[in-house]
Amino acid sequence: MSPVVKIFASLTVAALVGCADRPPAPTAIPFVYQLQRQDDSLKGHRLRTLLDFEHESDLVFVQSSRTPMRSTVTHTGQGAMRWEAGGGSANDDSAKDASELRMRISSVLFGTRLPDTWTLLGCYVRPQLNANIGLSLFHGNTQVAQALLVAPAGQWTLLSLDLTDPTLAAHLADNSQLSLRLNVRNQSGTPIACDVDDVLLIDNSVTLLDTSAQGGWKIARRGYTTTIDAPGRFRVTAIAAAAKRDGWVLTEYNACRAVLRSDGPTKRWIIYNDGRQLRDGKMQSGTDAGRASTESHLKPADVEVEASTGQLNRHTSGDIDNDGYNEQSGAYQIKAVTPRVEVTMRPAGTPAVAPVFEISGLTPGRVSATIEGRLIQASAVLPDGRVLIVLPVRIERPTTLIIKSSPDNRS
Ligand SMILES: [Ca+2]
Ligand SMILES: [Ca+2]
Repeated sequence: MSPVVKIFASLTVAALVGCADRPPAPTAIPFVYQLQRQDDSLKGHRLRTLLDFEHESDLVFVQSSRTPMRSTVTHTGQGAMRWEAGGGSANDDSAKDASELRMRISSVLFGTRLPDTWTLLGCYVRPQLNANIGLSLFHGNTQVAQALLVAPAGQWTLLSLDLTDPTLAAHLADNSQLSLRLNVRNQSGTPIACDVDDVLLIDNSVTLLDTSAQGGWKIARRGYTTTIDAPGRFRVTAIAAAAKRDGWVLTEYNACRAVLRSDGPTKRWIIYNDGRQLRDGKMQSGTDAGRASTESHLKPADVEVEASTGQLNRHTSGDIDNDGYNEQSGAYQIKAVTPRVEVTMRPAGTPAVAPVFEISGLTPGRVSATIEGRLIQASAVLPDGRVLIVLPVRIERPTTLIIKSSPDNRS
């Protein structure tokens, strides 16, 4: 079945069930669109709702020593589930069942094989107090996947498990014994009440950028893994912050580089298309080009900008010695005052290999650099409007280059 057909099939099931025991909802917006409107991280992704708690009968699929109730505090639609967790402390095994909610996923799959093309399985949770929430996937009595989340009080937050992990395949193949178990505790470990809505399958597979046919790279996300693949050159993967505390958020990507941020021990990870990688300003090299540029990262060239065209910016966050070369991003920092900037580089005892420039103030257009008669167009516009340009050259003696923005007439 095609993805489009599948979406409409799931919508039809929801609509039919909706007619069975309650009047039509006042808002006739399909749940898929309601979900995407509530959470824009789902936009463009295929979804299937397994449980939406629109009907009392949905509670049949839920087990807990404390009987869950329907709630009118909803994430979408007119109904959700309110669960008053039982007592007991985090270390009290005898109270474990009382503090755990079980949802029989096998009973709501209706023949759907997993993972198929689904990448995430999860639900929305809204704890009454700031909470540590654990969501586990069980195959029979065996826990096969777990996600942990710190969720804020009174807000709906998506908690989901990555189904793309290859170690899950054997367990998912038998989809007759799958259940989700939810555990919600406050900061001191006491089980607390929580609303639950929209138990979902999500296919978040997306190709963010693909320049591999031009010798570049492909940046794609599937489940909680972002893959950066430069065919025949290098391949790196990053696990999302949503999946683990020291995971990564992709904040910038283009044909020249990808930038990821983390709350873990390493905060910033930059990967250049030529294989250079910077982790908190420390250069790592996975390719010959990367290795060659490590030395010039440690000994950046002296850069002079012709004053009538711009200036070197010595005051950017991450430039530890205010020399205009930003160690964090591995890039020289230039402020342009005209569309044509004249830059002279003087290597400081080692060649400047594949220098990178971040330039503010350039008028929008097609950016190119000319160096010793050679025209180079490896540039990208950053989210903040600055231009990034990477020059695939090796500069061994004082050299002047012209960086120019021309009106883009291609459109
Ligand atoms: Ca609902
Ligand atoms: Ca510096």
